[in-house]
Amino acid sequence: MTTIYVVDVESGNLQSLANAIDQVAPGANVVFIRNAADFQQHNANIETLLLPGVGNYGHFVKQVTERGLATPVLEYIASGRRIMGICVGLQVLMKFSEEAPGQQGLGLLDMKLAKFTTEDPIFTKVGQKKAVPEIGWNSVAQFSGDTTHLYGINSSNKYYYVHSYAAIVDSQKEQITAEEANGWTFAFTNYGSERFVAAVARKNVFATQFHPEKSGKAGLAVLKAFLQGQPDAQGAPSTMSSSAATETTLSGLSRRIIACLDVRSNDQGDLVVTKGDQYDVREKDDNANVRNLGKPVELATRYYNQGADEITFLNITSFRNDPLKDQPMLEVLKQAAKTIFVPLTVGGGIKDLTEADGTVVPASKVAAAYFLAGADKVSIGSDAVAIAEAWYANGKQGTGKSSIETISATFGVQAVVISVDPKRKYIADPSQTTQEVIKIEDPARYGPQGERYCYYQVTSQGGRKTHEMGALELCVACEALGAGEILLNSIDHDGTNSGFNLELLHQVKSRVSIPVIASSGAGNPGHFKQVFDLECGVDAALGAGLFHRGEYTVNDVKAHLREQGMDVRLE
Ligand code: 1PR
Repeated sequence: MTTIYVVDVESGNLQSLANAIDQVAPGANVVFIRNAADFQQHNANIETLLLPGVGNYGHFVKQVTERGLATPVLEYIASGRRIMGICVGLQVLMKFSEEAPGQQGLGLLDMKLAKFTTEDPIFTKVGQKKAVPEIGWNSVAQFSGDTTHLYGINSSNKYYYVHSYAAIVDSQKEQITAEEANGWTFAFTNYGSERFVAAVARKNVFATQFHPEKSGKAGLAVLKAFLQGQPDAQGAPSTMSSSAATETTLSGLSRRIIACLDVRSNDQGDLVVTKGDQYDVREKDDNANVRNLGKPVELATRYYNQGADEITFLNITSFRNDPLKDQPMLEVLKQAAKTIFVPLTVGGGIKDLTEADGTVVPASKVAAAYFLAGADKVSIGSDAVAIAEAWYANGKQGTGKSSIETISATFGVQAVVISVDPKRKYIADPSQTTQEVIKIEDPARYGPQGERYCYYQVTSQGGRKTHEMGALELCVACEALGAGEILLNSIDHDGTNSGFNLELLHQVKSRVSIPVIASSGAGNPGHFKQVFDLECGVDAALGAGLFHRGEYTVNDVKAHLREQGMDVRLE
């Protein structure tokens, strides 16, 4: 039986990689190498080594060094045996990263990593900022060197990237000289105007900045070619919009469509996908049962097969069953990650938990359990509100101990999503609040008492508790504390099929630099077009009810966007 060895420094989701290996090399044995002793024990047998780096570069390099893995990995490479780095596993091949100036990488490539700029001239020209991290599906734009060494990576596919730092090269320069290349083959990608290294290969070394295990069929094809030792493989058939009329987005990313599953136990105790109407998930008849729209893993798999770019699971009653061992989503994640090869986000109950015996489980451990089960990102709702309140009360200073700070320090900012549940509050005069208000221009949209201003008041515990804080203020605080993305719901629009809350999205998106996911209200494919057209440019759009009720498939949404000339990834 083939054995694939995987370096594991225990700071991210490697279960998905193991699942992807199982998918492309059924029956292969996966052995995790966690320290020097493991390496020594298996060294003589290792022929195929994966070096997946997740999260923060500094944390990863430190772990590789402290676990005594740097020297054996370098010796392994020198011996000519095959290795594939993934994401930070590519970055660690470079000399150093601005993310952690004190930490030395393996230095195989004389390159350094820098942070993407939010002030990208392509965006500045149209009065926008580029979202950082880069999260989403990008293509590979350009190559240098012998492309038959890239295991089928090609420019007709989209791959999933999630990172703030990259080996950014001069976008003005057309070619890397042979001397600079030093035998390396490069694949480059553009994020806005910044061109960066998407993949590298030289002899026995291959590495990708994107996640092949999260890039659907296109990524699985690359992984398969590597495991089979076929550098000149063809790669997967195209997963890109093909029409000549297709736009190129400013960022280069395709329009990201997320399917969201709100999950809870029904009155019979079964875990079901439900969907509320402004957060009320019970049927409107006399029985008032929890609306049951299907089984979580089954529906998630269906949406993956329909081409969803990402799946989000929200445990909407997490506040009722606190202890970690009672988290039903762990099993959902484990099962879903076996067959779904796009990013998975899980939310609900990500905070410090207290077990029945009084033991406190820190939020980073709660998150780690989800990453281990197969999640790529965790979404924090109620706890984010409490953390933001403390941040303002403390003169806009973090404590370093909150869930947002601790999870992003270990797993990277891209692993931390903030789920915001705001509700419109009308006010007659801006002086009535300290929160930033929106002036309502359209008289048809004035408040019930003719109020001409509003702000979006945040709630926690699934809309049950209202706080004296605006959605904008919450997002600004969470970005400062280290969140990597915002899932922006709108209780007023949730389940209404009336379209996204453009006013709220505009307010938040134009003031934060991390990606913003539009959520709540999608009723038809046209609503997705409308929200992507929003001049401030949301980064992704999420739908729930329209997919669960079978009114539209993810494919329908993508087909519509493609007809309208928008760039979408096909599966
Ligand atoms: O507070 O960290 O434990 O997380 C709880 C999570 O559960 C939060 O992300 C919160 O948004 C979510 N949640 C809690 N109660 C409900 C509820 O519906 N009663 N669901 C709930 C929120 C919002 C969206 C929804 C979109 C799209 N659901 O995710 O799927 O609004 O719906 P649509 O396309 O059908 O309009 P914590």
